[in-house]
Amino acid sequence: MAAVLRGVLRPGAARRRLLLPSPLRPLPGARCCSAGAPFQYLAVQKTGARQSVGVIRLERPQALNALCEGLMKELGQALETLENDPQVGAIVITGSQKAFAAGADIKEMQNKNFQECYSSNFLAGWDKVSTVRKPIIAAVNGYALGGGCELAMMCDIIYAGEKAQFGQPEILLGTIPGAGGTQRLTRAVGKSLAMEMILTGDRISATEAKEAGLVSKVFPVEKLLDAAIACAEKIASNSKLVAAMAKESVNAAFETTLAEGTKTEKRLFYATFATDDRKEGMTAFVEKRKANFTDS
Ligand code: CO8
Repeated sequence: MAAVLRGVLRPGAARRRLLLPSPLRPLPGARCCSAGAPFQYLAVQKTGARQSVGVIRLERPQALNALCEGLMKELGQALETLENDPQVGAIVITGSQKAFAAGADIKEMQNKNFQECYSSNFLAGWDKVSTVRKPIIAAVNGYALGGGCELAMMCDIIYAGEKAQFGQPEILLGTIPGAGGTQRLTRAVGKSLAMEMILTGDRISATEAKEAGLVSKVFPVEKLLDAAIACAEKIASNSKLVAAMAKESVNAAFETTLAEGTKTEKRLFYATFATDDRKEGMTAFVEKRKANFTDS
């Protein structure tokens, strides 16, 4: 039976939540994450034959996983724990079948003013997701709206369930995306569709998102998480060290010029020759056997 690290920051709510049946489907071989405090808004597990995949499920069903400050703080903590766990080679972030996340918490933002946002660096902690060095897959079922779509786009790969809907509806609330939506969506789907989505607030379906290049694969709703975990497990079976280098190099394509990006790539390519795993990988090929990577 899967052990789930879950719990609470508020003691009353803790007891209530722990009595509820877990909406998290048991994962084969899943185990408790060994972080300190348990979480109120997340369930975190390790899974896979080698416990090499960290799965973070957003669990705030009453608000369709709206990304309140508490949830994002916990997400940062969970990511840090999995980032520091040498067994984990890739991470999956998912939500429920109804919602990956319906955006930043509108009720939390409703009465804020500019000064409060600016002085407190409101929601700056969201950046944590995009600084994780291990590969992250977003497994998106249901709504991925506003900050939810932005969260998915901070991940490295997006897999979608066939009923997923992506959108940046901030314009309908009198604001604009604030967690990278105008930048990452434009890079992912191009100017025309990004403008249309951001200026109208209209959503796109999983199929449209696949056609536009926002997601790499679409699955039946029930199969999405397994598919994301299988992909994460495959990634984790390679050298974790070299995977981090590959991720850094691909990300350079979004942050630099082509010339700078190819220089970064070359430097990292040469750097792989300083690793045991590069030697093992090529030796294993020549010896016609499977490579045994040691992440060194
Ligand atoms: N924030 C807070 N509560 C929410 C949110 C949200 N984003 N989305 C849904 N909820 C709540 C509803 O208020 C409702 O609660 P209650 O029962 O207490 O009224 C509950 O979730 C269920 O929602 P609905 O009854 O509305 O469910 P429906 O199935 O009818 O509709 C929708 C689902 C279409 C997803 C609808 O809830 C909706 O439109 N939600 C808002 C989507 C949205 O506008 N998202 C963008 C938010 S703004 C944003 O994300 C900016 C990000 C900036 C980040 C900056 C970082 C630095």
